[in-house]
Amino acid sequence: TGEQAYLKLCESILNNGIKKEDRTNTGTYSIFGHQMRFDLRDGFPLLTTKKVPFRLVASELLWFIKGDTNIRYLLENNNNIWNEWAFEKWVKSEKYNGPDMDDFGNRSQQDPDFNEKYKEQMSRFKEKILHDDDFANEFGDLGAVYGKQWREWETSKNDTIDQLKQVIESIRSKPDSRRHIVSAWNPEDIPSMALPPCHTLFQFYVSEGKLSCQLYQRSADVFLGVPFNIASYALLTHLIAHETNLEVGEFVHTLGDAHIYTNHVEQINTQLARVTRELPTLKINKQKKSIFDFELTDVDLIDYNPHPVIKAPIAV
Ligand code: UFP
Repeated sequence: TGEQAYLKLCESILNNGIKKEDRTNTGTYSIFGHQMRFDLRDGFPLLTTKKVPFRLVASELLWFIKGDTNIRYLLENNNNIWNEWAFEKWVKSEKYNGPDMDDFGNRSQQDPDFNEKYKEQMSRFKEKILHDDDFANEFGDLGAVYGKQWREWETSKNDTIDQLKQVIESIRSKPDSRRHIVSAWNPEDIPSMALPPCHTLFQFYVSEGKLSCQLYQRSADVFLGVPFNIASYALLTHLIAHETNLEVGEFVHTLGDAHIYTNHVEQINTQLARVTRELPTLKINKQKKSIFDFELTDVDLIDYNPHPVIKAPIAV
């Protein structure tokens, strides 16, 4: 199964990975170029050897699909995964006059006193994003991230391209096409982005009434990021199959730099010692025809009984 393919990848990085320094100064074991396949008819590929928060996967994906780039929607859905990126813009701005928040990502992990101050500033920031429209417009927006590239790619003719709408249209009208591609990698925008897209480009494929999807991910934090990324693209494939009246086929996950951070090795070993369980099932609201109308309450996961969560520090 797909989960076994994931566990095998972890093992093979631990066994064969090359020790490699990285941007975050954490250090990784890394391999280059790897592919995993998940047959979506086997069940929904959310890992069972540790709990992965499906609610966060789903709300982030629906946020991308809306073309929304403002973290307010995420906060309204109790999803905090993009907060740091917006917070950074706020604390570096002229208008911020609280305590020094330089390098808050590392310092909050190392210095308990600083961490208290950080948590206080972050919670104030979140309140303002949620309740102050002007503030949210100015500091909640992350700019040219996935939602923008998928739905409103800017052209040199002062126009925008809705890649997601176009790909759905092309799956419908020319299923055999080999051009069902959405790219998040916009070379013009990369220099101004804090985090250039990790899930770089994806392609759909139709055969025998089934929709498959392949993702090229340039950089993969195999312990923390990848389980999330698998679930996100599996969900996207289900939603697009629903809209185009196709069954689901496979999710093919192709990785560039596939790495395990040195401070995740213990956690991975804990996970590798666990036995996989039955996969959950995805339920989606069939009343809704367009994925652009989907809300969080229209997707649900049933029979998910994973092993407990495994905590690990995130590299920043
Ligand atoms: N990362 C993922 N998946 C994601 C995401 C980030 O694995 O969806 F947003 C990890 C990969 C890498 C880090 O460890 O985040 C990004 O760093 P860099 O830009 O230096 O590759």
